[in-house]
Amino acid sequence: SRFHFHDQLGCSGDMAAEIIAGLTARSRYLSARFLYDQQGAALFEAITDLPEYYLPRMERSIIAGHCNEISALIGPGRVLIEPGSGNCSKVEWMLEALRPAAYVPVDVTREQLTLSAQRLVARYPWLEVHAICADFGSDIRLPGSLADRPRLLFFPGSTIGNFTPAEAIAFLARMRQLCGEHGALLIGVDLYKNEDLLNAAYNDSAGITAQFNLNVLKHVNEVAGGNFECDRFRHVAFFNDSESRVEMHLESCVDQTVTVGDHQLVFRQGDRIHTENSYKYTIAGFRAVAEAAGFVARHTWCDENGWFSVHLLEH
Ligand code: AVJ
Repeated sequence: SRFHFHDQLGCSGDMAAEIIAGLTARSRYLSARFLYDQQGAALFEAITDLPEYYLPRMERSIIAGHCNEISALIGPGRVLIEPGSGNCSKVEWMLEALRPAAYVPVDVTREQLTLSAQRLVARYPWLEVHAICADFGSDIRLPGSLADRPRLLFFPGSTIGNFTPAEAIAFLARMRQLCGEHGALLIGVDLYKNEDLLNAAYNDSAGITAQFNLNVLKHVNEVAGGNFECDRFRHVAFFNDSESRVEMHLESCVDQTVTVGDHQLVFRQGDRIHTENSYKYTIAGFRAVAEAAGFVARHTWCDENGWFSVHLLEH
């Protein structure tokens, strides 16, 4: 069979501890990865269809529009690894042109990973797929049968924006190890732009981003044993110019006490939990981050308005 499934998901005990640590910190926060339970993954997919959320459309037109040029620089027969593959649809923008030896999607959401990987196997009769169920922040172990082939890592969607620049350098340095000596990384990075466009992209008029943000409380209730009530919080998102990032927060609508595990959390009306950062780079700023991680910037593609960029980085 051309479909292989590797379960590398660690125990979720540390997840509860990490949630509690963030919620009891002086400035409360939750790691953005907790946004992606099954419901969160579905809500994020709905976000990618929103008119205000320009990122996927820009990235798609850049990658699909240059897939032959990208493929010529990379060459066929690579093991194509996608950390945080979600619905595995982004890779389809270049799959036929790239002709990889195998595709390795890596994602925590087991159901979505299985269904979308199997969809690709059915759609591309020449493609071998090794799905790895894991948090892409943890160490990914490649199946032994793929070990000797040259690798291409694919990290689209501007997911790198969830890290601070210092965290991004550390993460990219690990990705550089994973891609190996003759390896490369193709990465999508959202760019610094007009504040109104950024604020609209994270405050859509249909309220899907608000649902996506509030859903993290349900996930926290399940993982860490909490009694958050979603309708007692509201979605807040804004561009923080001095940090060059969009921030998402959940703001308490009332004075309330919430129980999570053994902890009583007291919220005054207006108190916030910081749930996500989404950094916006200049092209030069991102290249500096990539180079600090040891990569060599080979090529950058970008749309004519300079809204989004795709970088090919070499080991
Ligand atoms: C998938 C992390 C790139 O930061 O734009 C979308 C997630 N958050 N709307 C982003 C997200 C709010 C998204 N990333």
